Amino acid sequence: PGNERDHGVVVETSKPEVARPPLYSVLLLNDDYTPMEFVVDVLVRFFGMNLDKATQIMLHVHTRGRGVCGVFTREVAESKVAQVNEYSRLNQHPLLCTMEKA
Ligand code: TYC
Repeated sequence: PGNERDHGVVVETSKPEVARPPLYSVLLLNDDYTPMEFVVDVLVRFFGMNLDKATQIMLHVHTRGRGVCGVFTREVAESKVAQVNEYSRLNQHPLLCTMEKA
């Protein structure tokens, strides 16, 4: 279609780019008291990891002091941190989850 002012010429304009939201890494911190099995359970339950991946990440945190569980938008990262810390508190473990800009 088109009206009488439409000459049918397609003019190249700027590509319609969409802004990507800032991403945040969600981290687990090591401590001396939380059982390894509990940390593995957290990684499976809240980050959808299989047992092998969860064990690998848990051991990384245990030996290095901290480790990344996943990278998310701010709202999702905040939700993961809140859920993990509440779950740890309810189970009386000192495990801490935090986030930082990726
Ligand atoms: N260091 C703990 C232990 O020896 C295990 C552990 C791993 C704790 C990872 C927290 O984020 C953590 N039982």
